Amino acid sequence: MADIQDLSKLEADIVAAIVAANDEATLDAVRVAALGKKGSVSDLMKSLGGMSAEERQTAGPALNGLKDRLTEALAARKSALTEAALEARLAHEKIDVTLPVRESAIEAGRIHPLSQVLDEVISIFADMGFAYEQGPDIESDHYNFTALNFPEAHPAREMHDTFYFEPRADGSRLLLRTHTSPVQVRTMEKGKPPFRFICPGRTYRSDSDQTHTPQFHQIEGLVIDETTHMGHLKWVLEEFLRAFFEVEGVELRMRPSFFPFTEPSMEVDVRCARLGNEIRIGEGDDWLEILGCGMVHPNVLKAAGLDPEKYQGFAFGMGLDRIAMLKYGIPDLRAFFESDLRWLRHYGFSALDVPSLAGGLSS
Ligand code: 2U9
Repeated sequence: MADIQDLSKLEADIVAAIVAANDEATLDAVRVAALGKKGSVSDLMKSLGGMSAEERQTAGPALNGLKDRLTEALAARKSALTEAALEARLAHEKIDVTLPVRESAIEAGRIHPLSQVLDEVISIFADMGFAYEQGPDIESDHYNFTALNFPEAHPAREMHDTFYFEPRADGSRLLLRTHTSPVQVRTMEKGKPPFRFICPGRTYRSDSDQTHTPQFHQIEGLVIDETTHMGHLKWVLEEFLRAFFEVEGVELRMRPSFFPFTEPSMEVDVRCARLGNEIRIGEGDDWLEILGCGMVHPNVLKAAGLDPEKYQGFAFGMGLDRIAMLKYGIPDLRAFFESDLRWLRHYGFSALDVPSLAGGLSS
């Protein structure tokens, strides 16, 4: 057994090493060398077993005392090192509190202009008491054409460039609806007059150029009651266009037209000014075709189960994509469907600005 002087020297050496350790790894190496399984102090502890009872009486407490002091010195050095490391980090790391906060997903995300325009349209018509109806994209020939007074084998059916499915066993063919008008027929069949609703939705025609895509969007509306007349129709359209384009003086011009499902049928133009590529609604000496409308044909009322002697009303239809392009100055329709993030960042809307008549539609 080493004598007391040796122990004092050993303790002094280890303490010196502890004090000299400038990082946690060095400190831990000192700990292992002294108190680890094969450490110098542990070796001495092991030697206690081979001592006489008398020797053990002095060596035991001396070694235990040494071990306790070393453990304490190691812990003290370790906490001093941890604290110093933290101080160094605090002194070195800086946060520039003047930097802008990173945009959250809800701020960075954009609402597609079509969704924005759809919300605007729904909110304007809801304010006038119109309900919102939907129907299937895949339709039968009956709901898409026959019930809407398109005669069998009439060229008007071809005009729509219809996408047909393969014929079924009975020879009939389902199709992708070419307009949202089947929704009106279905809604009239399942309900009772009076009717006052809009039906925006996806529509399909085999057509593709700068102003046509095979899938596009329409918004149609229908009002049926016992005395609904063209004066009501004109008022509704004027109110809608004024609210939608956010200009007080919208002026309408109605031209006679033809649709199988309305009689009389009209095309509606709004007064506008064309300044180069820009179109300004509500001013100038030019006209811009914006929608179609008419009084619902008696055959259509009959096909939907209504008595045309008792009920009458009006319908209108317009291209949602087209009015979105006009309102927000978007030149190419195809971009609507390309999912280009740069385009969406430019033309999109903040999710936090929900359009409402009270809060402003597009502000
Ligand atoms: C029923 C009765 C009548 C819907 C109508 C139009 C006039 C019309 C086109 C405008 C441009 C569609 O987007 S577009 O290609 N639509 O001009 N649509 S009246 O009339 C109906 C619909 C359903 C039962």
